[in-house]
Amino acid sequence: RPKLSGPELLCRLKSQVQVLTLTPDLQPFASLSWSSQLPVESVTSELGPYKRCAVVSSAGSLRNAGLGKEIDSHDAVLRFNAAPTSGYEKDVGSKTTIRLINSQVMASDDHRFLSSSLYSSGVLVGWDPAPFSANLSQWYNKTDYPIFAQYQRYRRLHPLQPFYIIHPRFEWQLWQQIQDSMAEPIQKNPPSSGLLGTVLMMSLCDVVHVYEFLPSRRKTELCHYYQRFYDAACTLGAYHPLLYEKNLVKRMNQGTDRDIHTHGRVTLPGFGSLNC
Ligand code: NCC
Repeated sequence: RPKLSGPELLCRLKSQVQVLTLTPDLQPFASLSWSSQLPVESVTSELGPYKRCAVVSSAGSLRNAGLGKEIDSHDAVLRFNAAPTSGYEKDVGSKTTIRLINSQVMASDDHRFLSSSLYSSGVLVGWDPAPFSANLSQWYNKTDYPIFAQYQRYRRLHPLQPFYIIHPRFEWQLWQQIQDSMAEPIQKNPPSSGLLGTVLMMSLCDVVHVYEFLPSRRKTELCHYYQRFYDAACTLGAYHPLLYEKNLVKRMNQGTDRDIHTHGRVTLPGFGSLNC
């Protein structure tokens, strides 16, 4: 299979992946009493457009990166899961516009999702690894973590905070693009929050800078900048096809290799600014 160029990959992503979140009109939700808690429109029709956006991976290589001011200079900043800013402002900044959280964070006790102030500002976007079929009823009856009970509780406690749930079709359409751009079969698990968030921002922004998704010269086995836990799998992947995701992003990068080396920074165009 001939290797696709960066511009070709970008156009494929734009045309083949629809960034979509759950709305109350979709079955089985339409028949459920709590469906009115879901946002009426999908995330891309309610948020943005933003000019310059930053996606901040949670990688250990952000430690001592000193990227805080640069990250905060963006119009919108996306962060992941339990990644804090408090105490790490110099390295990762303090602005959080959107927080993308996986179902483990939403529903496992140790994250105190309902009560921690980490989650109560900005826009929340949740996701759960759904079956490959992306069938909503199948998924609803067998989510990885009990996110829907948790979603309802959270909405009652924070009724004014926008909170979207990713449509599983988005996860698997993106997975398919990773697979189609690789010669060998990749594991059949959804992409990491990192790539989901990057593509979400490409649909909301004119230009997207992704920090330390492709590791800089600060590359380390430290898993997260905010925890003393070492595991190379955090950067290289195990469950998620993370290495393939990074290969894809590397090929789409419009910035320089020097930007990656010094700032861990990748530059991607928003879908709206592509001429496909
Ligand atoms: O670690 P995690 O990811 O929260 O990181 C967010 C995204 O940053 C990128 N990353 C992170 C660390 C690193 N050294 N290099 C990186 O490139 C990845 O793109 C990653 O997606 C997830 O994707 O949701 C994930 O969540 C954690 C965990 O559930 C949460 O942090 C909550 O504690 C998963 N870890 C485990 O299940 C143990 C991780 O596999 C994926």
